[in-house]
Amino acid sequence: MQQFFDYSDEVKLAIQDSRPLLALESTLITHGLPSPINLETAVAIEKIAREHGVTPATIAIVEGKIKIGLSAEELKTIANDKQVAKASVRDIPFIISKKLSAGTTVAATLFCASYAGIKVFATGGIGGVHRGDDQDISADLIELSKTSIAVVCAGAKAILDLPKTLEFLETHSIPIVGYRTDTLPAFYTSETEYKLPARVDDITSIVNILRIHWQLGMTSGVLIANPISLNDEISSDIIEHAIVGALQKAKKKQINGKAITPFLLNEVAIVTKGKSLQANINLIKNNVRLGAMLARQLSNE
Ligand code: PSU
Ligand code: MN
Repeated sequence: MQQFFDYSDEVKLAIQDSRPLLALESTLITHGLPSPINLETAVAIEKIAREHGVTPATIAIVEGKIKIGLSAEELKTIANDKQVAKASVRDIPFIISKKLSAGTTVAATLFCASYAGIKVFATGGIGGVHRGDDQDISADLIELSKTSIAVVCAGAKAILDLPKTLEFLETHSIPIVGYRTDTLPAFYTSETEYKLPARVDDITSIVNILRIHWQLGMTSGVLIANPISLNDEISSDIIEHAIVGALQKAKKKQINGKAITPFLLNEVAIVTKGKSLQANINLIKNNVRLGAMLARQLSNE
């Protein structure tokens, strides 16, 4: 399997010296955020990780190789090239066979990070069960059920069916822990009416839970739900209105499969006049900060 992987120099050194690593996904760069703020954000979050003494491992597929850590040049290429695909787990063999490039979703990033032995991963929001279509369940959830990595996210995107997403997590024994919150954050909003099964208020408590989860041999991921900060959140009325409009438009245009999530995010950004974009960027940074602190503390033990 090693032949499909390529590690950046920075990541190689960190592994050699047993220094902490933080996995970062790349679909948010290739399909989640528009140019040029996609590249700006990708660079900024890598910097945040380094400032916390943690090596960022942005994962993507570049010309048929799974990259664990990207060079500045590679980051630029995947951010600017419109031909770059969106790869979930099932797409990886095809992308490699054709020597194509792709942003990796949370699911695909989990798959690759797990092979590389990385234990902590930060992203924006995970995929979930889609509204109005119970059959459209993001592969993010399936991969989370079988990949033993801690994932920091701002809850599930408000474009999803949140109660059904929580039910899926419960059925598949994926712990979800609220960081300083009792309820599920919904990406753009810090809280919802949906209660979480567990809450912690400090990083040491997260570390303890992770240690026990791993010592028990549990093989699922652990989600850490980190709410968007109150300064950055958007009122749920505004977001809900934008989402309902975007969903109607998607239906009319018959957009489905892997195109639906990027379409909805883009529509919401247009309707909120870019406010959702700023919120999106801020919450990703917030998650990378927490992910880096967590990776650091785990490696100190
Ligand atoms: N959240 C964002 N922007 C994104 C995504 C999530 O703010 O681009 C991406 C993530 O990479 C996630 C993917 O894994 O969307 C889920 O896609 P799907 O719903 O097709 O599984
Ligand atoms: Mn889907």
